[in-house]
Amino acid sequence: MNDKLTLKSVDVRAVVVPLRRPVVSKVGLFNEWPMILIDLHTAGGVVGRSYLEPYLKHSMRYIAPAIRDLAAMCVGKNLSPIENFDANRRALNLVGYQGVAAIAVAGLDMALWDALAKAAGLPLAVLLGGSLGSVPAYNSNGLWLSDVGTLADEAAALVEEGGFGALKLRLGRDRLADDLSAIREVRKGAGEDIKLMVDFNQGLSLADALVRCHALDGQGLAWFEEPIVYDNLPGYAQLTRELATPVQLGENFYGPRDLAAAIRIGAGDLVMPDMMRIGGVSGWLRSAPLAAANGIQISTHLYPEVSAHLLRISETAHWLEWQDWADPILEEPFSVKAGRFEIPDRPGSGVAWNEAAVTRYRVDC
Ligand code: SMN
Ligand code: MG
Repeated sequence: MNDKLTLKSVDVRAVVVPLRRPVVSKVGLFNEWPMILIDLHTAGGVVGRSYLEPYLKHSMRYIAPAIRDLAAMCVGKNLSPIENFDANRRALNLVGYQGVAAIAVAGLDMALWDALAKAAGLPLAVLLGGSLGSVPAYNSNGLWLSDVGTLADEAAALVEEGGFGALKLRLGRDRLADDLSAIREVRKGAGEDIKLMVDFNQGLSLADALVRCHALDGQGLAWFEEPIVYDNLPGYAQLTRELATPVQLGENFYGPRDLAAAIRIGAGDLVMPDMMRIGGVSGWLRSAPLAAANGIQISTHLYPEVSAHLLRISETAHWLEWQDWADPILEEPFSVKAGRFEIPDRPGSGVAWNEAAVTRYRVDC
């Protein structure tokens, strides 16, 4: 037995941190942001860490026990992220692979990979056969469905946060004219050359999406993200066939097979899996090659710290979604310069907690 890799115990804690800019979107209004922090302790003193962002504060009360339960099966054994991933998924298959089960498996998976990389003394990207470096990032920290009159100033501020050349704007206001003014205002504040991703957060019916997206198709947008409810794959395929602007989806893929099914029916031009839903690092490692083999570019959703490592080793790596919402509890916040996220030269994913802040924002779970 290698002590460094023998799992001794797991701590699962919940925090609710403030958001600098409240999230106003079709998937919800959030003034604060719930996070589950996972620390895996090995007998040899390595600590593997990850966090989850489950959107809903109350959901932490049932996600956290699921994580503790799965982790208990691994205690006393050598950790092996791929084998643990498969065993943890199997352990819950009778209650379904998706939702809470997938989220618990993914949270543990990211912490397990962090522990493995730390035990090897390597940044995760290097452990996976890549190198340290930077990845292109767009700023997703703002431009919610807020008052259109505030968007120009906000866009200018978002560019300044890291020399960004790309921003994400949320669309799907009641009137087309308001979506068009939102685009105009952002370009006024950020400059005409700004690359603009737009996200509808599943807010439109297929019929409305056909009308709205056709009307916006000549706006030179980088992508249309989630115009309709995430599981209407035939609807996505129709939009993808009809529109010139690339259609983006994937933050709601629960595991590699969801991504495979979407690609199989041509549901999008682009994909952007979320670490919490795709299955953490292991889920990404099984998904990115499918996208690449089909010539589809892959971006990340949330979790920029760990996702950046994976973009470094993905053949069709596209954009990192940058948001700094974990900053209040991170020991060393990450940053973007000249529109690129620099992966820090630290073993693992590079995520560690500011314990005083964790104490301040802690809630029961
Ligand atoms: C999103 C993320 C987090 C909260 C609300 C909306 C969005 C995105 O879908 O892609 O950033
Ligand atoms: Mg989105």
